[in-house]
Amino acid sequence: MLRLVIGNRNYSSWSLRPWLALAMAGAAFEVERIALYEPGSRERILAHGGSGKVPVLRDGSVTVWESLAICEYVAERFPQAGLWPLDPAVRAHARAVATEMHGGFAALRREMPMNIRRIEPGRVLGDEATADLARVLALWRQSRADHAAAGPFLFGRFSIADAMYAPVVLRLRSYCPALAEDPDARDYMAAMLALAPMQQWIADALAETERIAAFDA
Ligand SMILES: N[C@@H](CCC(=O)N[C@@H](CS)C(=O)NCC(=O)O)C(=O)O
Repeated sequence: MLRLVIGNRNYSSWSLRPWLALAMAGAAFEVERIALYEPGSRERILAHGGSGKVPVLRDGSVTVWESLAICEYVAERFPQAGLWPLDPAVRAHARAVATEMHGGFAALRREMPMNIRRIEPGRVLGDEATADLARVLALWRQSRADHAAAGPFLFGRFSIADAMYAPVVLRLRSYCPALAEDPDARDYMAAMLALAPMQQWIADALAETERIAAFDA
């Protein structure tokens, strides 16, 4: 049985991405949740191999770490789920969009940490985070416009690109309800938030009790 090691659902944005890919693939998998930044957390994570960070995927003798690498593994393990677009040119574009998220948007992630239980409308962002947000919204708008006929997600059908941006959807849900002025972003967020696995993740996050001060500021 596949086993995904994750952190706190309320805070661990990197954990959400491969969890959502697995859930959307319809995979049977177990979750091992390790509450982060507690005595022994790091040792427990390191016992699974990898870099000492979550998420980590265990599949028999195979260990995969790094959220995007895990998503790639899931896409290959469950090809029938179609987690990448079939067309090579569209797939390349989706990979570029997913990789831009994996390696970028540091200011946005710093100033809008994922914290599902927090609803704080109208957070004021600095210049870099504002630029990051504008870039994300432009990426969403263009991708969805190009593939609208195939569905409401970034490349029509749900793909790993959506899994990679799922935490941004939750960040905007927390801090930017004023997105009403951006109907495209609002529609995309609504499609993502309506997914049963997203609802499940949010409900499980809200049931958690740990508080991590650095992310609650
Ligand atoms: N680049 C990594 C980032 C993983 C990461 O930073 N995970 C955080 C939780 S969201 C973590 O494990 N923090 C605990 C620590 O650094 O000790 C990925 O994509 O998986």
